[in-house]
Amino acid sequence: MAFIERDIDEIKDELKERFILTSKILYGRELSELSQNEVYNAVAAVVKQYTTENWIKTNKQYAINDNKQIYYFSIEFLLGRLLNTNLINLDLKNALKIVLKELDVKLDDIYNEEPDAGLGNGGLGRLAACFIDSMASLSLPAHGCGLRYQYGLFEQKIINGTQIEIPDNWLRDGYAWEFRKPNKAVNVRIGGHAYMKEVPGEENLQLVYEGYTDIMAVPYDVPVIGYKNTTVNTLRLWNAEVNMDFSDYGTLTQEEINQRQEYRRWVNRITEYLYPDDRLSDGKKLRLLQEYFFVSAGVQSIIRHFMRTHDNVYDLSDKIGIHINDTHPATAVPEMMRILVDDYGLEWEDAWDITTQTCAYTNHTILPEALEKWDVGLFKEMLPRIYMIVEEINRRFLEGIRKKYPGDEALVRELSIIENGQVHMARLAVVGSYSVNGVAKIHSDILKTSTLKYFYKVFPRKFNNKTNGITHRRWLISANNDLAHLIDDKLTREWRQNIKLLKKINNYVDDPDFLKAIKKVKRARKRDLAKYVLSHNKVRVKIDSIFDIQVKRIHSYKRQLMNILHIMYQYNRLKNDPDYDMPVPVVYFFGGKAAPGYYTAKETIRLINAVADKINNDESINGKIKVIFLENFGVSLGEMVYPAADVSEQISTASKEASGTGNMKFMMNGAITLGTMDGANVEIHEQVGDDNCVIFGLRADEVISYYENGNYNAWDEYNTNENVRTVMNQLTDGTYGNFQTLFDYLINSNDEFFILKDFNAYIEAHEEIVRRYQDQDAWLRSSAVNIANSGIFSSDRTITEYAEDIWDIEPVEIK
Ligand code: 26V
Repeated sequence: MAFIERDIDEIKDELKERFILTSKILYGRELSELSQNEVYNAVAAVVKQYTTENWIKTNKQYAINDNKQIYYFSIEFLLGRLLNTNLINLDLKNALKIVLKELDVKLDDIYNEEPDAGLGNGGLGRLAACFIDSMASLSLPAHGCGLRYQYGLFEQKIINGTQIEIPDNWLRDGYAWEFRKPNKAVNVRIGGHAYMKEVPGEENLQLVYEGYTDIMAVPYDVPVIGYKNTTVNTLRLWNAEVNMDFSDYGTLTQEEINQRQEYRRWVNRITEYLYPDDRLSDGKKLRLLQEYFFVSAGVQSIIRHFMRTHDNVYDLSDKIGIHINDTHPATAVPEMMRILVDDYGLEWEDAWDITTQTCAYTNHTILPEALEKWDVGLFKEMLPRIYMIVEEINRRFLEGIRKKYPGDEALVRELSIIENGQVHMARLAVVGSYSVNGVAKIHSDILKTSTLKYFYKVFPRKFNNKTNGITHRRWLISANNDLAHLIDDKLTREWRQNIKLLKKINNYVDDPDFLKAIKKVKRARKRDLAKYVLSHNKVRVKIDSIFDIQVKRIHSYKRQLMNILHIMYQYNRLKNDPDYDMPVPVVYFFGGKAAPGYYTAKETIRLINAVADKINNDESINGKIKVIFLENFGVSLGEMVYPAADVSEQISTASKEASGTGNMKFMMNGAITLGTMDGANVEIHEQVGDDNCVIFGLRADEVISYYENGNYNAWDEYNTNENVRTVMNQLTDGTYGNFQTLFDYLINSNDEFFILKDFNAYIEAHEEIVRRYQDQDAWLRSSAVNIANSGIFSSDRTITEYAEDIWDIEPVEIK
């Protein structure tokens, strides 16, 4: 059944009727008596009515076709809000707007009532959310599988310039888009003891697994609605619940009751909260439990369903694909082995063939020290049976390696899944998967030559690249509808479903009317942001300024510190150098959360706010520089921020940012990238050329060579570079307060991310930006070139590549 464009007049009356009825059913009151939040919930309930029919049909169609289905396992899905994108995808937005207006409700006012589903930290979680959007929009049979955290990533408050973390109780008023499915619950076993026992008269040893604890995993399904098609896939989020019959409470002793209460508290903690990404932190027990919990629940339910509907277990990998998003779900490999061997009685070799033809893995982290590892003691204690299986996988794997590379024990050590008392999750994922990919070209190359080079040596054919992407439906059509309409005017609306067509905007980059229209939209978005900043930060910013924006998690390698040091430098010159002028004022925006235990990151936030405080209140500089820290940056704030940017700061130390995806959101909204040759910046540069982005700084090979040769010295840089020395000294001389720890960090780490080394190049890059901005016609052209060539960074392109090269699935028409 093809998607039928809705006739507004036809659907209006039906929508209105349903909306009035639904509000009464939900709340037992007249519409006029409902709070904004209740109105929002009623609207969401009506939207669901337009979803369920196709949801059921989609699942039936997949069953009838018996096509392969992909399950994208991810410990994070950073969804943000769904109302607007769901309305757009279902083509209900315009009709609903009219209906609500007739009822005196403004649709724009109720969006904010939806909690921002923050079930992710940053790039990795948002990528998963963009991916499931593309899967549904491309009519692909592919679903998400993750965790239903009771608390998402903390809410950030800035108090006296310092980050304070507030628990994110996002489920307080309920979540409109989820469907609890208690009948699909499964049990997950944790802890206890597992061993092999001899049985008299039997040749094979027998597995004993005893003393474990059962945790009930209950799925909450969220429909994933395709853009103007009839596909509705499923995002299945697992919740940990107690699995116990309480009817015998009357007969229990007080001690037994206490024990059960303790058990209940323990179980509730498993899906209680999302861990903040502090990449270097030690693995915590509960985190490993979270990982195995959703993996076991997911794999069990997938295989159970498969076995019910098929009779040949060997067909499994033809019908199911499991995608391991970073190493967090890597226990999918031993969990599949456990189910096939223990529960279905398969021979090890057969189970291994099936498993390794089912699983595929994506790496998202270059920093070798941030690769996930677990202490054997903890792993064994929590997951004893899984540990036995990992040992056996490793034993057989290394046996093969020793045969192929006799005598190369050094190689064996580099490859061993268990090494130095730790389980290496990336190694487990690579060994257990048929495909291993990085997330940008340069990243995939570094995996092959450095991070995973020994694995590349033994499994060269597994390695491939899939450059990340973002959904243009949220980040362009929904977040910047005016810009989307400008594109419609030139290309018709076809580009929305076939993003390759966006390239045709290149035909208009010299059309003065088009550029004028782009400028008008950019100014409107800048005005929106300026208004927000006036009310939230109580700072007035001029929209004629360059809006220079860095929004992303705060991390040393992303170098927010270099950004703020440069602002200090610029401010010094403005104050002290009579020959220096800033022909265009600049507003520097920062946004991003620091992990609660990450001291350097939190001090960086404090420095940004101290500098902002001083500069914003210095009337002598005539507002030439303003500095704004955007509190609590997340998906929803991003939807306002990306469209308002002139300059996109992508300044990570070359080789450190696997890809980045914010860079793509900025580009698609017409910002010029000011960046290093890192992650997907390299490919942005490839798309637009030197004239339409500003590249600076050390290249990845230079960075790597400094590390290898140890021939860089931060003190030398400090001593010989006056620009560096001046701002460094200001960290401790009281200009902005006391930031001795940041000074010490830079020196003691020997400037591990080359902030000082790249400082002069960064100054020049900013000067280049200002030069270019002064030629507004050329700048606007550049902006248009960026928009025109951003289509390749749509996640529709990325997911098409996954579907064709890794998953081997095709679109399914839902009849
Ligand atoms: C690590 C940890 C470790 C401690 C516990 C919590 C936690 C949560 C997440 C992570 C790993 C985060 C990895 C990540 O987000 N990588 C980013 O992935 C993006 C999508 O591929 C990519 O664009 C970014 O460059 C990369 O940093």
